Amino acid sequence: MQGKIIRGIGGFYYVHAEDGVVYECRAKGIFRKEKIKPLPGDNVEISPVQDEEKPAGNVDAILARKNVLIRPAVANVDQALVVFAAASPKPNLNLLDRFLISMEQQRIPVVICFNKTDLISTEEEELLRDTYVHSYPVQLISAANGEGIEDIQRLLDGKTTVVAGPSGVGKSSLTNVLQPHVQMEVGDISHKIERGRHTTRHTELICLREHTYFLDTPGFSSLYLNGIAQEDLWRYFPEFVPYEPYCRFQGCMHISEPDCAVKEALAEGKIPASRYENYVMLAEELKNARKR
Ligand SMILES: Nc1nc2c(ncn2[C@@H]2O[C@H](COP(=O)(O)OP(=O)(O)OP(=O)(O)O)[C@@H](O)[C@H]2O)c(=O)[nH]1
Ligand SMILES: [Mg+2]
Ligand SMILES: [Zn+2]
Repeated sequence: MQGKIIRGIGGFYYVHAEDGVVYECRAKGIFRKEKIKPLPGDNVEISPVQDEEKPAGNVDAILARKNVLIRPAVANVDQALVVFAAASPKPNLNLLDRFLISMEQQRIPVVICFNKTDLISTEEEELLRDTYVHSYPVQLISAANGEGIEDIQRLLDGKTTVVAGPSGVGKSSLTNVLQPHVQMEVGDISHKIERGRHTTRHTELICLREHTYFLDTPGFSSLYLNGIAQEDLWRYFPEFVPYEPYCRFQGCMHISEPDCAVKEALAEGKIPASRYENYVMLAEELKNARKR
């Protein structure tokens, strides 16, 4: 029987099988034979086993993967919905830019989503949109009042989407709005203990409708770049790429070189200052990493 892993916890894999039942499975054979760790989103072959208390089984094989994401760890995704809060917590655009680079590296199409628009002004919304609209699709939404949710539903249609972003930005709240039948636990960030009480700890795959899946993931708070050479970093900023052929020097890093078309575009306001500043900061970080 075939199915899809919707969650993995403590050595158990919960498989939504083609008979509509969720089986609690072990995957010992696969570890031993192929040394592959099953991931949420994996399509698998299972065999049910007798169990008095619940539907149970074994994962016998992992079907060929379309792709595997390392951060967050999921398989077979079509796109990432990168969620940041427009406010509360204040968006850390350096972390967002790191995350976008990581998705570029993993070749996953990205949609940026700023949640909690109910907390900001129209001017603040425009500023966020202007910073990213040159490079990615941007959605401004509020899981609290429903703004922009229809657009998100349309974007998700027929695809498997992983939702990723820092803790407390409303990823689980958005999941709940998109799928009223499943209620993910939502953290209360005003709670005294800093981390929030119902912070998501495991990735969970939710079937929104036929052929449309959504993976809620735990929040992250930092991300180090690796596997990128300093001189290639600009390639991970999609809005820099069209200007590069007009730079005077081949191998221009767009930092201190003269007659740099990227810096000209920046001066003309065609490249957002915040993106360029983060680029320079990250290039410096990569340079120092190499020295170590
Ligand atoms: N004002 C406002 N608050 C929101 C909105 N969406 C979510 N929240 C609140 O933000 C807090 C965090 O929401 P969660 O959905 O738990 O955030 P999360 O991204 O899943 O967090 P982790 O699971 O820790 O990664 C909760 O108190 C929500 O009620 C929104 O659109 N507007
Ligand atoms: Mg959550
Ligand atoms: Zn240049």
